[in-house]
This record gives sequence, C-alpha cells and structure tokens, in this order.
Amino acid sequence: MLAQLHRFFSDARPAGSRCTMDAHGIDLDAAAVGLRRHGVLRIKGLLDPGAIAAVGAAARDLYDERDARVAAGGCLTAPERQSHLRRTLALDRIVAGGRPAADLLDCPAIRALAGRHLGEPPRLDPNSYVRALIPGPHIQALPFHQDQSILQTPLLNVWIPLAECGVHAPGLEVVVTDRRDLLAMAGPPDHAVPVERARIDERLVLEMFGPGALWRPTLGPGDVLVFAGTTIHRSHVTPRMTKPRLSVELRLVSPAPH
Ligand SMILES: O=C(O)CCC(=O)C(=O)O
Repeated sequence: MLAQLHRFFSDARPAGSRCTMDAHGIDLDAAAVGLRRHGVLRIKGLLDPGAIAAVGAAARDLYDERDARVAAGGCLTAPERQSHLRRTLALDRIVAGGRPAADLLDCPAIRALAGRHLGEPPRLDPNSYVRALIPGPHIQALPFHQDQSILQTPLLNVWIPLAECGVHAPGLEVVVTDRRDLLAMAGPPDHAVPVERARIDERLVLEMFGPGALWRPTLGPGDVLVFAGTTIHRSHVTPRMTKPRLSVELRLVSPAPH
C-alpha cells in the first residue's frame, strides 16, 4: 500500500497526474499524503454541478446589483468600495434558494481532509470570498503569495471554480513542492490590500523552485483545488484568455481558541 502511494505521488510523474484524484471513491489517506507531499491537490468531480450553478447565479445577481448601485452614483462603504474594485464578494452574503453558499458547497471529504491537515476539525474563516477575474485591462489578477502570510494561521484553501477555467478563462498557478516555509513578502508594507503586501517576488519563486514546479491546472464545475496556507500561488492569466471566471475561495482554519 505504502509503495503504491509512493509511486502514485512520485515526483517523476507530471504535476497534473500526481496532484490529481477522482472524487469517486476518494481515499482520504492518499489525499492527505498527496497534500503533504505536494501542497496541492485537484479533486475532480467532487461537488454537485447544480450547487455550483446555483452559487454562480446568486453571485452574478449580487455583482449586478452592486454594479447598478455604483452606476447610479450610490454610496459604498470603504470595504464595499474595495471589494467592488477587486471584484470580490464576501461568501457569507451569497444565498441560493434560501441556503447559504457555504452549506451548498459543504463536503464531508473536504472537511475530513482539512481536519487531517490542521490536526483538528476545521471552521470556515470569514476571509472566504467569491472572486471574478474578467480578462481585459482592468483584470484583478493576484500576484504570487501564501495565504498563511496574510491570515497568520495554518489553513486549507478550498478553491472552487464556478465555470471551466485554465484555458479560455483565467485559472490558478501553484508551486508544487513539499516545502512549507513562508517566504519574504516583497509588497509595499503600507499597501491597503493585504495580498499586495504579501506579494512574493516572481524571480525568487523561479530561482527557488524552477519553472518545472509551476502547475496551471485546468478545472471544470464540480472540480476542486485544495492547497495549504503555505502553498505559493497566483492568478493564471494569458493574453489568449477571453472568458471571465468566477470562483469561490473557502478558507478552512483551526477553531478559534476558547
Ligand atoms: O482566484 C484567483 O485568481 C486567485 C485566488 C487566490 O489567490 C486565493 O484564493 O488565495
């Protein structure tokens, strides 16, 4: 069994196959080993596409409503203005068919995997969002960063695209490695946007890991990418991408100290 797992996750295989599992009959031990070994795991066909579509429709309604308010000269609070510019929505605002998005996307296998990763049952951190990346001059692509440098606590990022992504629509680029240290943040320390403060220099990433460690997974509705809070990642956008992408980033963390 161990030898089998070792072969499955062997670094000799391309990232796309060694970091991918099928949700059908998912083996939690193998998933936990893969996550520890590579820092990232793509799980295909894990979530109900109906739930994904419902969350997507509810998010689009909220974007439309906020854009209409802004176009009509309506006032936004400072946090609303920032999320309008960054094209994010707090996940806890999204309700579809009377059910919160976090419930619709809840999945026992992910909770169990997060529990293994964190060493205790996880809770959903309020820093969980829907994000829209719209190709064009105003795209809000994120630079290389590690979520843990921002949140200052171990976590599992459960990244859920609400449509096909990685080819015609922006995806994610992740560094596949077993290293778990936090790298120096190179962004302006007084920048208002946390991820800009947490920016990691691209040259440093390439020097440390080499281009072969970068993986740009393609995903479809129902697929999930899970990665550690220490996993280095950024938005993946190319000039040939023309379609917008909506995604959910759920952050699972340890329960708050009592
Ligand atoms: O969705 C993206 O392009 C970036 C998301 C990200 O960096 C994150 O979830 O931490």
